[in-house]
Amino acid sequence: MTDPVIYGTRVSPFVRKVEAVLRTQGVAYDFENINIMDMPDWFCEISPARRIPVLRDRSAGREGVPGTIADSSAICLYLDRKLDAGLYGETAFDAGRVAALEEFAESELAQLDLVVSSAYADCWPALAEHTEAMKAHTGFVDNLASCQKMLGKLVPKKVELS
Ligand SMILES: N[C@@H](CCC(=O)N[C@@H](CS)C(=O)NCC(=O)O)C(=O)O
Repeated sequence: MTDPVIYGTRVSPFVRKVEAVLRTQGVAYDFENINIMDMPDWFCEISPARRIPVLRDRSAGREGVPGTIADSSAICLYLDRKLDAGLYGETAFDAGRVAALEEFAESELAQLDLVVSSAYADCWPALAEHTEAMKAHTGFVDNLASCQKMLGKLVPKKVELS
């Protein structure tokens, strides 16, 4: 794979998931920042849902839609197949369980990011800005409330960031 490109911002847990896959597989990649508050037209063209991340595999296409995949789960599946990484286990059952965990992490645990970023708003302005932006999303308050309830049981009160 010619060095892939991730389009996104590093405060996004979905972007970091893709970075984690590339890093653990030892694949070098380029990173291009996208301002999610003002997405450029060329980015909207490759991200129909107007979300980050999008991956470009330059060996499949260097411009426009060809060579791009949107959505972190789709990207991770693609990377798994392309790199033969074995991320989804060996059996069909393993793959189903991994997909279920991934979905749970995205729909519920990703909100941890927002809980943590609210708590650290003073010392990390970029995260505070991100949190404010995400608050505009439909369902944010309901999701956050259910996550806080669950997280209250699962994680210690104070989360240390290093
Ligand atoms: N299901 C998507 C979710 C991605 C997502 O929600 N990204 C957020 C940033 S964390 C985003 O692009 N928000 C911009 C917007 O919705 O306008 C994935 O896994 O890639």
